[in-house]
Amino acid sequence: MLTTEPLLIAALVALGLGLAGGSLSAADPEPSEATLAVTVEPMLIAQLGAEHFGNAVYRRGTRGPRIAASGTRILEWAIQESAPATEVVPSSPERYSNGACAMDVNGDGTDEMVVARDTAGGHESDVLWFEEVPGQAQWQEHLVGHVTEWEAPHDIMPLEMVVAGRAIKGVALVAARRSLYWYEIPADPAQPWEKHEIADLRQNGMVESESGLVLGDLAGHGRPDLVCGNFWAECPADPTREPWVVRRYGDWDGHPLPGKPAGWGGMCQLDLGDLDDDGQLEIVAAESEIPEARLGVFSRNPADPDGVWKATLVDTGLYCPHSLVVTDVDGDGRPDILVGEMTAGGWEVPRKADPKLYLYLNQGDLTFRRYELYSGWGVHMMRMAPRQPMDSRAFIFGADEIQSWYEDMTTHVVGWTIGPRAEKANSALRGR
Ligand SMILES: [Ca+2]
Ligand SMILES: [Ca+2]
Ligand SMILES: [Ca+2]
Repeated sequence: MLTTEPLLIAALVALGLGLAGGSLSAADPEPSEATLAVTVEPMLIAQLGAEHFGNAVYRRGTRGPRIAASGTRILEWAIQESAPATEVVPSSPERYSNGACAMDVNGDGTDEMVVARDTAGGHESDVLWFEEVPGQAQWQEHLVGHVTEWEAPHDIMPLEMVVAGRAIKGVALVAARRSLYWYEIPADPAQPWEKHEIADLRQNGMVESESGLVLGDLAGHGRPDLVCGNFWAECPADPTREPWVVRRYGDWDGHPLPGKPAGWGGMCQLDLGDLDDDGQLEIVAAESEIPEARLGVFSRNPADPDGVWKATLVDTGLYCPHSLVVTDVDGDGRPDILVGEMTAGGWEVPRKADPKLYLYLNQGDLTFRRYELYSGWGVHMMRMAPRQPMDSRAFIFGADEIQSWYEDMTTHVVGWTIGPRAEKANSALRGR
């Protein structure tokens, strides 16, 4: 395990050189050593080789917390430096999709992994869930449902709510960067799951492609409303039988920055948080697929609740920020924004030698101060482990998505423990 110091020194040197840290408001002073509000401990969990692993998920396994990642097979690691890999699902001729999540499908207290795998030469896909069976090295495969649209789900996220006193559970997904639906876990999860439509975004004014997926109570009804791309879908009281109401919150897909190509702004990484402490969740979005990408915060307008939300541009110039996590890392109670860049974008854009992990520290009133927390590890679909009680630190992690046209790329799985500076963060996994 690395200690905190090398990274802190590196970060502080970078700050001193003006490479990192930068006030996003001209009135703010240049950040200095004294203003770096958090400690950062990097963790190189695995360095694999040329194999593709585009998505990693945190899973409560039978032997403790694990990170599982899917490519053409699924590997799993304990959360530690240089962790040995366990092959839990062997290689298949067809690759696993970008979308994946972990959740307790069968209610036994450990998490299963839900992920799609291409079929029909990549033109269709099967959504699957994989079950760890105690005493067996390899996971058992079960079918959720079959997706006939290309491309396979870019995002798959758990959906849970209570309808008329009955707990329902499943996964929401976006297929073909336009089709939203969710699958409900049946009484016997080993049987195919029931499919429920949410929306075809082509019928809601979609410009090109929409991706990124997060769920949370945006409408204030205590239900898991859904955000995908530039749209949000309000969850009905009973989503097993009632339609979702779909609206735009943003218009990036039709409004690129001046001089930038159109059609990318709907493909986002997304998260939610009450960033201005008014009791309402904001949507945080990053243009995940392109260089010179935007990061923005969107607030619902009480005077026009069905219209496009008010956009606050937080940053521009990010490189393929396909990783976004909103959480309070300095312990001041205000959610902050963590953004990770890729090493190579997925669309043959020129690669970046020194992808960054940035912190946007919440200063209140939807203003943020940017810090460079790390340089040199690209990440894709970065996630946060569940926050632990009595531990003020966050653990974020991700795999780098490698692109086949760059023959020298190697996959890594990395994590960072980030916490308030006052904390003695000397054990990356204390309490985990
Ligand atoms: Ca389980
Ligand atoms: Ca708010
Ligand atoms: Ca904070």
